[in-house]
Amino acid sequence: MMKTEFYIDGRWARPADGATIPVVNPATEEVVHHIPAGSAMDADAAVRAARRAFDEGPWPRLSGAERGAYLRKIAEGIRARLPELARLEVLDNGKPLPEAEWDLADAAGCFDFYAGLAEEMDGQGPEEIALADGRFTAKAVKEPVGVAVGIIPWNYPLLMAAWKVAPALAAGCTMVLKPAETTSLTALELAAIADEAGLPPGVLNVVTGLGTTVGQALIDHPGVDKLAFTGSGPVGSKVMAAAARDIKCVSLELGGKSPFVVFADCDLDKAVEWIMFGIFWNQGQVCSATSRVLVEAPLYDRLLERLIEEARKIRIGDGLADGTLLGPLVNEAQYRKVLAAIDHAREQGATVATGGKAEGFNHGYFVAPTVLTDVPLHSDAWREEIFGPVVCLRPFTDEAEAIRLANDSRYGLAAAVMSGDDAQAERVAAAFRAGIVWINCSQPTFTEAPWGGYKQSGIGRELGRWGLENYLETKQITRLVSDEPW
Ligand code: TXE
Repeated sequence: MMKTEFYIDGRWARPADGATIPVVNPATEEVVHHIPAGSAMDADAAVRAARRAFDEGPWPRLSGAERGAYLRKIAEGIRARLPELARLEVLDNGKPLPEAEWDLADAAGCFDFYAGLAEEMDGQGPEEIALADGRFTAKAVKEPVGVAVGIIPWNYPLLMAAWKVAPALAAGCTMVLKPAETTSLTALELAAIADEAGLPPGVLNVVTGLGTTVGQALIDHPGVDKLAFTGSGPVGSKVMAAAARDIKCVSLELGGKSPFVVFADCDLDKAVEWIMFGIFWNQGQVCSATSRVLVEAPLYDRLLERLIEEARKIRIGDGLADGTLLGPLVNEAQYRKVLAAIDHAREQGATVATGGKAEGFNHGYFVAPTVLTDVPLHSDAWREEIFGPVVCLRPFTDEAEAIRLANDSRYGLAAAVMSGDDAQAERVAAAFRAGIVWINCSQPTFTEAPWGGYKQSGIGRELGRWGLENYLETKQITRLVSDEPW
């Protein structure tokens, strides 16, 4: 079921220069496949196809209901193939199979949700604007931005594709999707599903390959109107620079170092459960992972002890093996980055209370659930995204200190608070400088609700109706209705 070609203008095509990239199973380090590695020529072909489909094709002129019907077929296609897609996702990314199944159900739900918003667009019509000058009438009309490029990371391969493709297509845009080079298999399957759904040629194009070649060519392409990116801060800067050069619309989701504030009066078991979910789910490779846990001093020792105990119980293994709760990291580079970050934390004064390189594996990129204590506030472990199963724990004495420490970061993607006192939880939630705030939990994510960051965590919002707005322009149409002299 693994594709060797990418999808441009409704056809499967080999890269212009025939280059490929190996696909490595992160649990075994075996090469299981090769995907096409696109070049600037392929990026150009994909953008031209998307441009034609937007400028000449029916897509932006279809009714919302018609576009919605295609999106619903794509959702059905994902559901119909869910077991196979989930296995591909594990092979590519390493995550435990039940997590992959969960992601894919979410991805299908995302297409259904935006199908619903596309259908609603038909009933919304233009918005009449009240003008003070009675000689004119005016209305505001929503229109698709045009050709969008979606560049996505490897932590939720098909779900991140859905977050980009579904709202773009619902809005009437056409898209070129560039999945991460490490995890492109399911994005190529998404193209196959869209093809089977009868999507007109050029509406969705999927090109695989390196960010530095095909990715850069896509963001630099003058035929593109909108760049939507999820990934690292440094590449986010490049995307924004490319957008600045040609004044393209841009939205960025760039990860974070999200705090979780735990007050002493909350339920210890629940706190430990949500901390674990907040940092060990998906091997901690989650942009919103609550990687800095601040615990009110009276609860600190008990919570640390329980967290260590529970972290050690997590079953590590191949994502396809029954009962695995923590799989390998996505690739060798990420594995080395995370282990280096743990070593560096130790050098900078932190204590590794548990974790580090997982024992008992001869191959595979396995890192054990890791808890760091005594982490200096200036250290990289406290300040920089590690993007692995590594949590920093620190005590605080009062609410004001907790808020100060939580907000002392250049990031502002997510934040969480647990307290037995609802008023306190609301106060802290209001004080967080972050785009997503959880009370009494960490990480639940809903397609209906806005997703995105403050500060260096990004620009713009995905999901919900905000995600649709990302792909819409607003046009003013004003009419002279009076014969009075101007
Ligand atoms: O990300 P990159 P990487 C963070 C996390 C991780 C680090 C590095 O801390 O350890 O980033 O991961 C494409 N022009 N996040 O190196 O490089 C690339 O091909 C156009 C947080 O994998 O940013 C891929 O498709 N595109 C994050 C995508 O950008 C380019 C999720 C992301 O890769 C490009 C992932 C270029 N010049 C990593 N260079 C989150 N926010 O969730 C690369 N790409």
